[in-house]
Amino acid sequence: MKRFKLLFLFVVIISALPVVAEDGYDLWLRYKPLEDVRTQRSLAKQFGTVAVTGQSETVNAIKQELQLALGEMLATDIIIDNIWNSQSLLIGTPASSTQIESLGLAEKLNNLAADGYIIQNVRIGRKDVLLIASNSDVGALYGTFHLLRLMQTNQELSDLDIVETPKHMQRILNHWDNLDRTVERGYAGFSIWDWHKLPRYIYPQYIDYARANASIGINGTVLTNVNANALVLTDEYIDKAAALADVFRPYGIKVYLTARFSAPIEIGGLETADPLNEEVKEFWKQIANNIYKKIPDFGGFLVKADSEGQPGPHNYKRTHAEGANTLAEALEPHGGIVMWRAFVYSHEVPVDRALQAYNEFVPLDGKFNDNVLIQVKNGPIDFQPREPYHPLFGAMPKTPLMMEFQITQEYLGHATHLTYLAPLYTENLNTDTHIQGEGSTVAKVLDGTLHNYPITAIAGVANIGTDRNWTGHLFGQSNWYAFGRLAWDNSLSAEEIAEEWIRMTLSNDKSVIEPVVEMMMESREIGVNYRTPIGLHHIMAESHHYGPGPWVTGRRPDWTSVYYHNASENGVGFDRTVNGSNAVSQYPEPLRSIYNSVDDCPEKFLLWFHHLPWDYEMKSGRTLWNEMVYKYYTGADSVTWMQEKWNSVEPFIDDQRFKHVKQLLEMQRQDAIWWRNSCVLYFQQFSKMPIPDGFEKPENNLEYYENKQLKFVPGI
Ligand code: BDP
Repeated sequence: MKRFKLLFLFVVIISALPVVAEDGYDLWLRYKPLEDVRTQRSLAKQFGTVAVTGQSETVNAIKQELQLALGEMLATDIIIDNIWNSQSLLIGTPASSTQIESLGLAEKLNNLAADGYIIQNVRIGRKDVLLIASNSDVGALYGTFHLLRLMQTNQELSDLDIVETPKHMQRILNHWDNLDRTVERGYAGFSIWDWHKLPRYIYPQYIDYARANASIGINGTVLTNVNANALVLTDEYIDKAAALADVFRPYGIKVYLTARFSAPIEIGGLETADPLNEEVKEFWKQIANNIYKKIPDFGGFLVKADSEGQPGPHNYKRTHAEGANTLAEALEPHGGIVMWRAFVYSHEVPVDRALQAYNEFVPLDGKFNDNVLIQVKNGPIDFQPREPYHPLFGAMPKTPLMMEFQITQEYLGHATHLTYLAPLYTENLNTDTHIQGEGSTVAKVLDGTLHNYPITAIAGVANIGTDRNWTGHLFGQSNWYAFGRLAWDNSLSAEEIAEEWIRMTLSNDKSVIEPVVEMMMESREIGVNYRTPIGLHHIMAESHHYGPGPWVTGRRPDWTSVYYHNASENGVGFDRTVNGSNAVSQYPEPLRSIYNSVDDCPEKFLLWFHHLPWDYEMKSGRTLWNEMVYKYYTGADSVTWMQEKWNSVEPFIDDQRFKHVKQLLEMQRQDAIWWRNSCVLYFQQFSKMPIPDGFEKPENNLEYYENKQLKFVPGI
């Protein structure tokens, strides 16, 4: 009792102290003491002793998490038993607990995926119990994280009747990490995988990585870059990957690797990688056998083939299906999958790049083995700040398609700019393709509702690195978080995810939640406005893709900017109508007609689908030129608005994280002006129209901006 009083006093003192500096390492799993002392006391009574039934590494992970989280949030010691003994919190499975079994939940649980769970207030005998139950230990772990989230975000814990089942079976991070620890398009330091020290040295970060992922339901990780190195398939590296798999397994996370298509030549000593060659088939079987000996639950391969110089089946005049199926056959006996990327285009094909993946893959629908998925980027070009959805979604009913989103901000300011990506993800997922009537959203293609896909999956290109706060920019964490939450439940809104993340990461105080939600929700549109408004795309600086580069020309055309914006005195924009590249034809009706019609096409996609004269009249009544200028200027100005929002939270947030974001926002403001001035001056050469009155004139001329070359931008 005395001890309790002392603890209580300690908590009161702690809550009265100024907010302590934080470096962001704890992500959204900070487990701060609950602010309301009465709630804290009553929950400490309720959850001070817990029953977690079952015996497995996952059950141990649940116990450790509870020990840490409840201990911190409730400021008390937590006693955990593995049998139910009248505790008020019971976590387990019907198989591991007779009490859970006796509650008659079998039907409810059997309707869920194995990793689904329920959280309910139940009565066992004469005891009120909060129950977290699943058919699997991993489901129980997910349920545990859910309960902790409710506590972290100050939610009521009475009358709970939560039933959760994931919308996608595989929820996967793609690390574009190289074996030398550089990260392609990685802006948060080096790769967290220390291949040199593996398998003998395990960093504590690996465990925290697994905890963070499990807390949002991510259950797979592709360790290596899609621009693959065959070495990772050798015994030495498989041992290293196996060590990571061992760390991740208790958290329900499977390991995947990227497979370089020419590996049979590079590490197999063969003269060919022809997928129909018997020796090549044997090679892949051998590789799979080796891997599964060491990683029995290995997830499978992710493959980038015949794309941007990567080898593939086309080298042998074989199709993508023939290539994918050879790898799939090797994995099939072990239960592995192949995720074959649709990001293919060639400058030797004289067809608009936006059309090429569809042309290549739609004829192959139904020709892939059952354990192959096609991994498709959200838009038809390449992770641009805004793209219409990829027309492959909905066009391959016989082949499971999976989404590839980018979490790392290659085209959205790297780890320097604050851009909350959930609005981009949900805009895409909620687009109605109309393929089976109204409501046929991209989300319903992916989660299998529309075509009954036997496997469903979603991937996000990770933004994680060795930086202390994992993602470089504190708000990069929100994109990792949002990806995981949407991978679990594609019906969540960007706004509710933002609020959850803010509450857990920053504060439950309204004075923080309100301005930060507003800032996050607008940030993507603001980023579009100062970079690529009205459907402009692919006008960034070459190679590092950080700043503006509308002038980029002279390389293979589909890697230049001029190919995409087509600016001349006659106008600007890519004509993808029936009179142009006819990319609109790949979209089902009524979208095809909507996108094709200059009057009906949403203005956010106007210059994606149409080439229009500078004096074209926009819905606002402005000319296209004036509208473009207006968007560039309001985009850049809005960063100042974001700064004001952030400044308002200073009293409620620790100094370290406050200053970190403040400094980055100032860089973002300057960069936004750089984008604005560069683009406005560049396009003005063609429009030959003045910058309307009221907008300050760029402080430098176009030549200045064209000559501004950044050196050593991170992210290779
Ligand atoms: C592009 C990146 C490039 C990747 C490629 C891909 O610039 O680094 O290798 O996508 O997805 O966006 O394969």
